[in-house]
Amino acid sequence: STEQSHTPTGKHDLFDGVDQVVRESVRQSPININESEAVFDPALLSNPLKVTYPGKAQDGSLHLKNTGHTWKLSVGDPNFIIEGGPLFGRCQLDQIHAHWGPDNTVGSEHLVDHCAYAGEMHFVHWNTTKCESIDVAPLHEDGLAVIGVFFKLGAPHPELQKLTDNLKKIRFSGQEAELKGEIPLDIRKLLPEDVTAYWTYEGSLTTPPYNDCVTWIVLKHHIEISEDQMEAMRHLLSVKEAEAGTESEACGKLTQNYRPVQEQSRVKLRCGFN
Ligand code: SG7
Ligand code: ZN
Repeated sequence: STEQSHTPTGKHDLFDGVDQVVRESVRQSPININESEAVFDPALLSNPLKVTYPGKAQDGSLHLKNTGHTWKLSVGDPNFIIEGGPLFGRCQLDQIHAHWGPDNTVGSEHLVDHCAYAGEMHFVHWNTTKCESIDVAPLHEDGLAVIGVFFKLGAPHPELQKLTDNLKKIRFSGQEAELKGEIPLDIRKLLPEDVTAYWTYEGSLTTPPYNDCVTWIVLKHHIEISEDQMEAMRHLLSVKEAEAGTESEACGKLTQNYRPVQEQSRVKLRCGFN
C-alpha cells in the first residue's frame, strides 16, 4: 500500500525504492577494474570502437551548466556519434561531465587495480538505434554508452582550458553559459589519441536513480590536466546563488562528487587489447 511505501526517514518520493533496487542490482557502477581479470574478446578487436566527433559543433550547441553535482557540457549536435566495439547500433553524444575529489589522491569513480586517479570525465551517449529519445534511454539495459577518461595531474590540457576558463561563470548551482571562444572547442581533443585500449562492462548510472542502463567504456589511456584546472572544478558550488551566504559557500563547495566502487557488482569485464 502507499502507507508502506513511505519511509520514516522522509526521503524524497523520487528516490523511494532506489535503495531496494540498488541492493538487488549486480551491475552497479563504478567498479574496481582488476586488469588481470579482464577477458580478451577478439570481437572487440575485429570491430573497433569508432568515435566520430567532428572538429567543430553546430553553432551554439555547446552549453555549459552547473548541475549542483558537476559541470555539464551539453552537445546538441546529432553528428557526434560512437559505434562499433561493444555497442549495438549508433550512439549519439548528449553531454560531458566530470567527477573529482578534494585532493589529487582520489576523485575518479572507476579504480584500476585499486588505484584512483585525480578525476574522471564521462562522455554520455544514448543509443539512437534502440531508443526513441534520451528520456527513455535509462529504461533500456543498454540505453546509454558512457566513455570514461581518467585525469592525471601534469601539464595543463589546452583543449580542456577552453572549458575550465568558463567555470567561473557558472560558480553557483543552476547557472549556465554558452561556450564561445575565438577557437572553438574540439571535443575529440578531450579524449586521448588512442581510444582502442579500453575495458568494457554492462553497468549502471553512478548517480540516483542508479539505473542498470550503461555500457561502460573505460579508456586505459588518461589525459593530463593541471592543478589549476582541477582547482577550477573544485571551486564550483553545489548551492544556488540565492541560498549562498559566506557560510554556505564554504560548505557548499563541490570538492567531492564521485561514487565509491560497488563491491557487490558481478560484471563481466572485457577488453580488446593485450
Ligand atoms: C551527472 O551524472 C549528470 C547527469 C548524469 C549523471 O550528475 O551529468 O546527467 C544529467 C542529465 O544531469 O545522468 C542520466 C545521466 O546522464 C550520471 O551519469 S554517469 O553515470 O555517467 N556518471
Ligand atoms: Zn559521471
